[in-house]
Amino acid sequence: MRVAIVGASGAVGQEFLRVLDERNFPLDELLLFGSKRSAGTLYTFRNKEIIVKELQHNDDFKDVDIVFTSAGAGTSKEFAQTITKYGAVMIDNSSAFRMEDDIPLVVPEVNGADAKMRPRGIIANPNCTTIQMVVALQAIENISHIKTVHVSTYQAASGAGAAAMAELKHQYEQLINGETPTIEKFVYQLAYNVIPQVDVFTDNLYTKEEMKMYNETRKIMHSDVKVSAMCVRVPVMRAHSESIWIETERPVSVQEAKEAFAKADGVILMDEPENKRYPMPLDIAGKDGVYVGRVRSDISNPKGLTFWAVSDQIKKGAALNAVQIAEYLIKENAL
Ligand code: 2RA
Repeated sequence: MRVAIVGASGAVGQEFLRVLDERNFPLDELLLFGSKRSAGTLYTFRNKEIIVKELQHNDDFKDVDIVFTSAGAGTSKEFAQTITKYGAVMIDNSSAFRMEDDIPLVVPEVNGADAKMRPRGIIANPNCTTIQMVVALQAIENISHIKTVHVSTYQAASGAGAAAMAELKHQYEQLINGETPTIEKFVYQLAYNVIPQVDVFTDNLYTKEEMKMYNETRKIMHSDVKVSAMCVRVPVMRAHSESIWIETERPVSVQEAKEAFAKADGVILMDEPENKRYPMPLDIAGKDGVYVGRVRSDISNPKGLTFWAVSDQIKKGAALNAVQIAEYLIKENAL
């Protein structure tokens, strides 16, 4: 099995290296690709040094089986044909193809089988905020159809990339030293602040990030669910949190919901209010699952349920989900 990572030097690219190793992914050779700037960089994988090659339109992907791409939508669009033309499966972390009809958008715990139908050889990895939400939603959808979702996100700096994480840290250092903080990757100063804007605004006044949560959730869950999202950037390093309110077809009790979460694939129930135990991004960073807590009935709606979900944005929200898609294809003999 030959595997490649495109965008190897980015936050998600680096996470791919860790996740592939951690999960003992069955590969014989790993190839790394990046921009002209990162070409030549050396990374160690399983005690072997690998040099990053510049991504170019050539035959580098000829004998490659799986290519994980995380180098932005522009790069994915430009190189999709080069990557897939000899049969490699491209698992793409960018937003380039997510809503295209002939490209499956996959979260293995929810719709793994969709990955088998990929006429263009491309499988899209959803946006991080959607991934963690649908893993949790599917647990409830299994017992009663979800009609509406209201969600407010608390998104870590990691969602904006490695440079944004460095910027957040630097802003705190600058403020402590009495300096004016540098603002390049965020719309405003993020240190000591929250920013109610992730990505740009669309015509309906929701941001692109918020509309991704609407559209991607419906596609992944094959559902008519209506999702109204408010996406907020918070000064957290690398795990996203979400407050989620749902309305189901029939009332679902807290007990039933907790049982559903406890047995759902990919969900870890962490809900002991009596012990002040619930998931928080500081504790969940670096972990694999979607952690759910604060489960309760919505006092404003007899068919409403509300809960809190936290997951590592770079892991389950990006690299891990993509690797799990590949693992699913290997298990199903569907590469
Ligand atoms: C963010 N969801 O947090 C985006 C990254 N895909 O900015």
